Amino acid sequence: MPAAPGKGQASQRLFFALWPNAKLQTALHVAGQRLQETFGGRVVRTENIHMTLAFLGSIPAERFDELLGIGGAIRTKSFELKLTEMGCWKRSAVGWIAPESLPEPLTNLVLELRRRLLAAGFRVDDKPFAAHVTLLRKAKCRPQPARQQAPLEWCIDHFVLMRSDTLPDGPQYSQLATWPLS
Ligand code: 2AM
Repeated sequence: MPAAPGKGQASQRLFFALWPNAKLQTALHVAGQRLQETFGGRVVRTENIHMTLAFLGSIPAERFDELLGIGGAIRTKSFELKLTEMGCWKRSAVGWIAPESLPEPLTNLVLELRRRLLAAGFRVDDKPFAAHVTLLRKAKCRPQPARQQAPLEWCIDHFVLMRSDTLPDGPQYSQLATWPLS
C-alpha cells in the first residue's frame, strides 16, 4: 500500500470494505470484461475491485481514531463467498457480481459495523445491505435475466478501512487499517 497520500487533509472520504487478493481481483476484472459485452460502461480497474461494507463519506481527521476503535472491536468469524450472480442496476448504472447467498458472518459484520458507527454518531446507509462487487460503472443497464458465472470463491479473513482520493484518471484507494477475522 502506498504511504498515506492525503495525510494532513482536514477530512477524507472513508469506507470499510472487503478487499480481494490480486489473483481474485484479476479474475473479477475478467468477469467485468464479460459483463461489459452486455452492458457497456467502464470496467473497474483491477486493483480497485472490492466490496464496500459501510460507506462513511467525508470524515474529519480527528475522528479517525474512533474508526480504528470501531474496526478493532468487531469480532466475526472468517467466511467464504461464492460469487456467482451478475447483473446491472439502472439507478446507479453499475454492473456487479454478487454471492449466491449471504453467509451469517457477513451479515453480522455489516450489522455490527453499522450499529457501532451509528452509536458513535457516524452517518450510515439505512438501506438494507446489498452484498455486491462493482465491476462496471456508467453501464447501460437494461432488463436481463441475472447471469450466472462459474463460482469465484473468496475466502475472507480480514476487512479494511480505506480512503478514496479522486484523481484525474479516477479514484485511488489507500488502505488505512486492516483487522483479521477469527
Ligand atoms: P459501490 O462500488 O458498491 O458503488 C468507495 O467510494 C466505495 O463506496 C464505492 O465503491 C461505492 O460502492 C461506495 N460508495 C461511494 N459513494 C457512495 C455513496 N454516496 N453511498 C453509498 N456508497 C457509496
